[in-house]
Amino acid sequence: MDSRTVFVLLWMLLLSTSTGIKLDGNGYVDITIAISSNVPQNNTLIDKIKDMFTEGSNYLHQALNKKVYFKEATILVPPNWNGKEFDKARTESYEKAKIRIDKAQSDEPYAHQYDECGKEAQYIHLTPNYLLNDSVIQLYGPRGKVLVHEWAHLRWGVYDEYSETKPFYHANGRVVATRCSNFIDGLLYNVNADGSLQLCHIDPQTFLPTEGCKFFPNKNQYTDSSIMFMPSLDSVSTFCQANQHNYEAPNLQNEKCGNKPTWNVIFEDSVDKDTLRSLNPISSSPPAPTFKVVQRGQRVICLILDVSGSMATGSRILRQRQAATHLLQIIIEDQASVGIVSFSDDAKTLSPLTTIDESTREKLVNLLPDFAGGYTYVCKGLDLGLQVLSTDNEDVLGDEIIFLTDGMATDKIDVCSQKAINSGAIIHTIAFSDSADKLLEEMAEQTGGIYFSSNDQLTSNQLMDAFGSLTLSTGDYTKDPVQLESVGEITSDWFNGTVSVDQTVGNKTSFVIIYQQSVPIISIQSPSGSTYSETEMSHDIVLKTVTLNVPGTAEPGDWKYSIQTTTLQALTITVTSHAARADVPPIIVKTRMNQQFSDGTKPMIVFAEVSQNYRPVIKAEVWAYLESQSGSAQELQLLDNGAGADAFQNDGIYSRYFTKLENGRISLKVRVKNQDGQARLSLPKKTGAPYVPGYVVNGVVELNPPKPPVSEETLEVGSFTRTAIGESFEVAFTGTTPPNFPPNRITDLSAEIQEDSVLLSWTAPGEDLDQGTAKSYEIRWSYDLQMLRESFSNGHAVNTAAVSPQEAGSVEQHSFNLSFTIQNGTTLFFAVQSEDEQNAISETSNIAQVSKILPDPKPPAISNPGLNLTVLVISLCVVTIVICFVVAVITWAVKRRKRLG
Ligand SMILES: [Ca+2]
Ligand SMILES: [Ca+2]
Ligand SMILES: [Ca+2]
Repeated sequence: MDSRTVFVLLWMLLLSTSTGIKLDGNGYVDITIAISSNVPQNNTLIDKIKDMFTEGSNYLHQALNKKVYFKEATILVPPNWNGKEFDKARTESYEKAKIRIDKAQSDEPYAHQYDECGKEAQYIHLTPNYLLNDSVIQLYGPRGKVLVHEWAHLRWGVYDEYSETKPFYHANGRVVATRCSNFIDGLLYNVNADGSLQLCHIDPQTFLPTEGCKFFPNKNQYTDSSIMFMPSLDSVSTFCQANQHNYEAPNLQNEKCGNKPTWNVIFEDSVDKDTLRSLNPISSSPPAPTFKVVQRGQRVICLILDVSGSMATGSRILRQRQAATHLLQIIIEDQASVGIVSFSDDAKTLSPLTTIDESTREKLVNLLPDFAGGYTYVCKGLDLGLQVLSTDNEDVLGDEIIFLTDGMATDKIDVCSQKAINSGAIIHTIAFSDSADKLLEEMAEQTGGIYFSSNDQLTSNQLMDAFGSLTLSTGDYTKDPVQLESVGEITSDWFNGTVSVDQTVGNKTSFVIIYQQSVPIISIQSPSGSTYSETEMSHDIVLKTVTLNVPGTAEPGDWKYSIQTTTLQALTITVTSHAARADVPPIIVKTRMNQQFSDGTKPMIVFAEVSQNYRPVIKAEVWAYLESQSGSAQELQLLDNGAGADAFQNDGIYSRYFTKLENGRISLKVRVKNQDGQARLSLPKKTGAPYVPGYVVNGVVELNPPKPPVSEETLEVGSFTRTAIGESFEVAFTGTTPPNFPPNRITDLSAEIQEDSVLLSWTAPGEDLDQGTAKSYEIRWSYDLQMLRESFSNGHAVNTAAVSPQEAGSVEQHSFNLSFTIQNGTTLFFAVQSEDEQNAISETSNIAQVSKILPDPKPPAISNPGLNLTVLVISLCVVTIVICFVVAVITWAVKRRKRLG
């Protein structure tokens, strides 16, 4: 095993528990709950968070066979709150926190979840009002229990068992409420505008209850599952296990997790699967969680820059200066403190900690190193950097290091790197070239820092992007820089482009042009036609940088830049802006891979999220650029189509599989634009505890207050451009060759019965996951969902000889004759597998179910006869046939009898 492989294995081990949250014995520790700086000070909020976790810990303990509970959590309060009782934050930050408290359009609690089943979600979002206003308990259930519901999304990647879009379905001719378990009992009603109840009606087209019909659960139930359906019910205390799971319910859990019970996903697929299986339960009540309340101050940063001999290669030392200048002049906020250290044979303090303002920015820029030579004594640099950071207050807790190196350490770094990791400082690292030390990933990962890699390609602008992304948000995005453009070209002619400034940005807008050899002719035109020429720009001949700082708020609209060069050279442009208004958060883009490390055996997914104030921006054009250290680049259009790698359509998360893997460090950048005006602000897709409209108590419905209305309008956002980079990642194949991937699992198969044939629709997968064209499809059906799920090959085959797959992403719609008469009231289940040229077979698709129901010319109402009846029956005799439909919402009585038997 070579050292690289050892490193890779250690790294993977490290990353298997890398979200910060860990299990220490039976207790979860290192949970960070961050309050956004948009939230006005209210110390009651801190108490409410503690109450929620304390209550939640007991629910969590019950929910998983007494195996786990919440042990330790840290609450990060915003820098603008006053209080002597807050401790100093170490590496906690808003953007790395897994539980975020911020205002939003609606007070509904949710988990931001868009990865595959069993994968951790991004974060849990709770609003201050959700925590402070006790009326929400009635609507969603006790906060501790709701927290466990959201925790299951966040930590174990399970999905909701209710469905707002498909609240009812047919099972063998009956109408059934979507729920888990099926033993949950209740009644159906429409609620009129005046609050009175009305019987539900059947839609003559779908034969399902019309929109507005709601399921009201009984207040008292005789089942303990499930938390992912309705945590508000008193009897509900655990997750659906195989014997209670409702396999047929058209909910996200079944759709995303292959109809697997939540319990099984937690124990078989989640990040905690191995620990959970081996942990012994603790039978007594768990100890109450302990809390720390911490706060960050102004940023205190030390740049630790490599000036070893290898930095003299090409123009590395110049490029380090250009990028660090960008950081000092544009990215770092006023009042932050910055020191500069360089290292090679020795380390030097180039600047002590200096408070940033208009005059000191320039001073610091002039102190950046411009000469490279000697060895790479990393420890000398790290140690001196830590010393510089402690000069202000004798510690480095919560301070930040920005560490750049392009080579292997000359010295033994195990001891000093561990010291740096344990210091309490956040360490951001930039690997400039593939030979940069392997330690960099680990230092960033372990300290809540960001890790970037950059190659020597002049046009990729990677180093500028890396330094431009070294922000530390407090949750108030109106304070953070927003990158509008970053692009480069090698040309001996024109380098032109358009940057769209939208209404949400415009303040402190800068255009930074870097040239390789000789200064080009630059002209920048505002949307209304005013032209800025070089006389209005500042030109630094040594740094080969021309900057235009647009005065005031840049005019919204299309800004056009025209750059002309007569010598063949590389040119780049970086456009940065800030929010136009203090009360309107800008459109922001975040991008990430589904894993920071790949050995090539599992596909990687690129995600980009485009949002404004937690609302998704949909229908934008999003491209990802994945560039290796050798400079080979791949371009992928990311899609928000709900197929392949993309979990949900139109949720503002754009996704794609990354299949053409290559060994080494890879950087990730996305470019987003909306220049044809299609993009809209939409409503967030919520995965979270459901709002409960009311309960049935002694046969009578007791209504809850209505759900607070949320504006449903989708707003046009106008033209905009954004670029963003994600943390760099690493690929190291275990084998010698890159793997072959099968076509992706089809996740959107749907079926419709037309006479005696069935119309199946799905999005085409590709030869490799969601790229290229697959070779063939195999479609099977059954009357029995479980049979099809467990043994696809035993299903009845559908003749697919006439179907040849279309290119990935295309809509496949095919009608198949099943060559027998489908009886009325029959439910059929369908699934698809696809195969590639190398005979690799995809996972089985989601299972589509369809019932044959003949339309009724006179749609009846659904009555709730005898409110105490648990079986709700009405007969709907269809004139043309002799069959009557039984609308049985609840089969609890029958099933319970069965269960007791
Ligand atoms: Ca300090
Ligand atoms: Ca999506
Ligand atoms: Ca393939």
